[in-house]
Amino acid sequence: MDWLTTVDHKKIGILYLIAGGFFFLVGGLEALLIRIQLWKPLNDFVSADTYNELITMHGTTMIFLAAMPMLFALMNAVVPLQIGARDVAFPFVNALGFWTFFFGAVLLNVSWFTSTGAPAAGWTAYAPLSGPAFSTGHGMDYYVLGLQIAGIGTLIGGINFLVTIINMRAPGMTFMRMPMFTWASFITSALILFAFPALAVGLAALMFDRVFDANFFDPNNGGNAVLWEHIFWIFGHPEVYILILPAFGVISEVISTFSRKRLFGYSSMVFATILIGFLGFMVWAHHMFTTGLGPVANALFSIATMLIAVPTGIKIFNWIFTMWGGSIKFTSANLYAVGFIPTFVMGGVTGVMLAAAPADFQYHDTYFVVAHFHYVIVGGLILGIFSGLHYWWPKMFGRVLNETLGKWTFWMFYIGFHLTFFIQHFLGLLGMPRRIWTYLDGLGFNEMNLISTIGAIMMGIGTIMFFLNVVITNAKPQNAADDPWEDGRTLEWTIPSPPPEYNFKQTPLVRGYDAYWKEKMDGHKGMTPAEPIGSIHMPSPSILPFTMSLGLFITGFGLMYSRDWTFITEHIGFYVAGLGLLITFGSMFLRSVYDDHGFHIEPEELEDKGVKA
Ligand code: HEM
Ligand SMILES: [Cu+2]
Repeated sequence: MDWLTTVDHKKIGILYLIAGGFFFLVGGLEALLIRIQLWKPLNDFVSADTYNELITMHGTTMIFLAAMPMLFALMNAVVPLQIGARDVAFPFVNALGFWTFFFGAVLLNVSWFTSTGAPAAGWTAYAPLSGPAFSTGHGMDYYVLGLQIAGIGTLIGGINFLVTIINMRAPGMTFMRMPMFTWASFITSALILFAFPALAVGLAALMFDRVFDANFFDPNNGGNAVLWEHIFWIFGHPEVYILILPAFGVISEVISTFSRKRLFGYSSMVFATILIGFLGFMVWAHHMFTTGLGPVANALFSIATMLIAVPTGIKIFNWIFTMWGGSIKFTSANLYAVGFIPTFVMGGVTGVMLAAAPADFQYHDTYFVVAHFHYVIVGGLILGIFSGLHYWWPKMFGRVLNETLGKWTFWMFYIGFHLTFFIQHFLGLLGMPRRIWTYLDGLGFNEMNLISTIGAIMMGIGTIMFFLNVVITNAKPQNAADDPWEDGRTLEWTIPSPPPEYNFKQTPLVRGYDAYWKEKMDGHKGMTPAEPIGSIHMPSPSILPFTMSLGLFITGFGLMYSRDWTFITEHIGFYVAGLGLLITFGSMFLRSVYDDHGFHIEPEELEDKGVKA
């Protein structure tokens, strides 16, 4: 019950981590099934239809239900601590964001258990394939409504972080003193604010096509199928930056901490991040070179895309210069961070190759593309998340993950990753198309696919090793120090692990970049408080975020089956949808009329807990 009603950012971070971790396993299982199907030519391990469901759900799950929530987990766990705040700006909205994501994710996955199966039009849901003419079952309805609900959660989560970072920084923490992870979370939240509404509009239009017989994307009735591609990629390209920027943030923190050096070129890092965020919106049509936009559009989008390599290169060099001459400690967190650099560079190089429009005509829809985006997404984002998890685990849970096992996990996962995806570049250049269910013998694809499958199994083993580590660590006593790495530079390392409910007994006074490090260098033991000890105002827990999201879930179901459910009366689906909305709006109404002032923690209670500021 405690977990259903919590509005504490640290607990919500843990909820995101559990849910995201679970869906990472689901998506990983789907990936393994795909790879087993492809390990030899003319395999019939799964049917062609199931294969389509698997690639659609794998991509959708990994992006929306695994990667995004794991990033939100880190952001929730870390950002308020790094800026010296007691919580996010809107704790209630934070909880609401989690529950809408969660119910959307569940809705999407319920499709596996229905008679018409999971969505099967690819995670990009290209029209008209995703429209009612070609996707006749309910699979795509689950995609449209599940993602819509989950997307609302992401959007309000992003807005909450924007407000938090603008408004809740401790005294003295100017923008140019903010830790890099907070900066990255800030820009990511801004991208969410601009990108997710595009997705919401696209999904709403597709919903109208599917549920209410509209014709947005149906060319036979005056609609436009390429319109979907524009809408989807205006969301979809910024989305990859939404994913990668927080990983950049993690890498900056980890590399600087374990090199015992200030991040090289901090201000150029900040401006590079902003520039990447901005350019990320200008390049969506590089996914559409082959749709026939014409040479002028292709050339412009091609150049704009290549421009992103400049700020990205700045970041890469800054990380290397940070390590240069540092006293580097290869903890598992740092292994992931250092391993990230060459991997991400390779993904970037193939990205520039793909950005050359004429070359893309050759690579398009081959395994070269699959190799490219996995280098970026897995080799970038997932390594970044693993790095961040090892780094902040003690802060989140009060226990340090086992280092030896952590290093074994890293090597297993890292080698498995390169085995899986490096070879796919060559499969692609040889002409193996993506999204195919099986291939003929004698095309020269056999050995490479086998190697790729072996690599995938290694990644699977690595993932299981990580979960083992979590279980083992959880059985140990909760004894992590405030600053377990001993070289912590930012504010989260000045408070106990895990932090008390209110984080900071006294809000700290920030005197420079790397606030805690600066105090250490000046010979101080901790931060100087910016306020006297006083009573602390905390928000009350609430079940309403849960019920609001549950209402949306019920609405989704109702809409989906509006055509089929005719028992009792016709259109009972619409009544069910109405009931769901009633629950949601009823909860909103309760929230508005019921005055909740939260509660206070008095100074005497603060003393009992023996907390250092
Ligand atoms: C064990 C690790 C993984 C393996 C073996 C794997 C394998 C695959 C394969 C074989 C495909 C199908 C390519 C095609 O035929 O089009 C695919 C697609 C995809 N994967 Fe992964 N993947 C893994 C991890 C991930 C992760 C961690 C993410 C994201 C965080 C991810 C995101 C995607 C996306 C977005 C697609 C595109 C789906 C589509 O083409 O519609 N994958 N993956
Ligand atoms: Cu793109």
